[in-house]
Amino acid sequence: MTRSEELFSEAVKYIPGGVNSPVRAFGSIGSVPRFIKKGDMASIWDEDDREYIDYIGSWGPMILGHNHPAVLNAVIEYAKQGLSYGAATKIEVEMAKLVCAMVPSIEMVRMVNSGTEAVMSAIRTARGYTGRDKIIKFTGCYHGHSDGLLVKAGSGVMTAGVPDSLGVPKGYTKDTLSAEYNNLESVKAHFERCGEEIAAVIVEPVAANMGTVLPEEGFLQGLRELCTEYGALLIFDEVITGFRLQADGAQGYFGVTPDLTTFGKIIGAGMPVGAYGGRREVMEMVAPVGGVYQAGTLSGNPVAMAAGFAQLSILNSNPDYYVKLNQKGDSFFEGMKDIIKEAGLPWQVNHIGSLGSLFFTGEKVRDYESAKTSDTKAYADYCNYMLDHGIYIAPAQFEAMFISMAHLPAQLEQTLDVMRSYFCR
Ligand code: KE4
Repeated sequence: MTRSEELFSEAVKYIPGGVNSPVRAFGSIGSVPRFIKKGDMASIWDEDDREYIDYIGSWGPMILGHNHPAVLNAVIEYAKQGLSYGAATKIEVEMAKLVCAMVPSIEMVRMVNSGTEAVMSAIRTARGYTGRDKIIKFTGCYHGHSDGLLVKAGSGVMTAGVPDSLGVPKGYTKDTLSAEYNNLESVKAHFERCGEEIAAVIVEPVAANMGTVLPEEGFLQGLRELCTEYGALLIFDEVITGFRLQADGAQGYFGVTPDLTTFGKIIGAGMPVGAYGGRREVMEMVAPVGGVYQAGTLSGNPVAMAAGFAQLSILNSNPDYYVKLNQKGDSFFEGMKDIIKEAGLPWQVNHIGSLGSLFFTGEKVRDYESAKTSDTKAYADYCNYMLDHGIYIAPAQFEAMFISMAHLPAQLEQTLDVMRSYFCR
């Protein structure tokens, strides 16, 4: 028995599924999760001392790689002063100013502890600001696990959402409308039917929770125009794309300005941080200034702020970092495409900068329906092979690969060689 197997058999007795987040259980690839004990740069080690090249990076936060000295030293320095006060601190002001400097659409920002909390709070703020109840989300986009967002579109896109999880009362999702990604008509239909009731449209500007799906030409701009026309707020959920595609995220990359933006992952550098921010007149709805209540014991925790501030400061210090990271990503994912072509396979590779996904389908993946044509069993076989050959990728087809600044050319080459050995065997 490996140490991971021993630990997993212990874990399942005390933690649901043995994990603190479902995807970590490796359920969809039918194998035992690797229990990770250490990370450094682009590598992680499991409890059996096996090394992997890491393409999850804690699902996005580790854009500088694991254990970056500037982040680690900041955490140690702040932890030595004290872990938490539940009081205002200087580092929170510095962090808020840095986020506002990096993302022009953000005039004010509130820190929370996760992407889920950021999205939940942004939606409450949009509802408070507009006085409206309904929201539109897109099938296949994931915005954390707050009740109103755990929605499966009913048949067709005109049905009010039905809960996608046990324990969510229908009343919590009746105001959540579903539309189809890259399909502006499906959004227009909602606005034409009940536009004056719609508080916000929330979208992943690059979807990365049905695998990576890029917005087609005009999609994001079309959402912007519809929201402006009907007085609804446009919320970009940049929990994954924020500070990844470039300093000002997908909104900068695509040149579309949302009213509110949510962040997570990179903003905390591996510590639990989420944030939501946007136009001052909207954010001043938030308590204690306005009537939208939101609070949190560890919001803006100084040690977490120090970690995030150190990471964002590095990312903000030199735009060349993103140029190099995105070039690295482009050449890696194009290398993947070449291998698939060499092997005469029809699989699809969607990618943008350091984010991408391989879909086991011959269909172009542009929305949830087309993503769902992927062969998840074929993905499971591929994923297990990669894990057995020291490459740590998402244990689920509908996730993304994340490349960091720490991934060395030799490691990317080695990864492509392992892929080639799988697909061209
Ligand atoms: P968290 O509550 O997990 O910090 O963030 C929720 C969230 C919100 N918005 C987007 C676009 C997200 O991708 C996420 C969380 N992403 C998943 C990975 N697909 C987190 C990994 C997990 O659930 O364990």
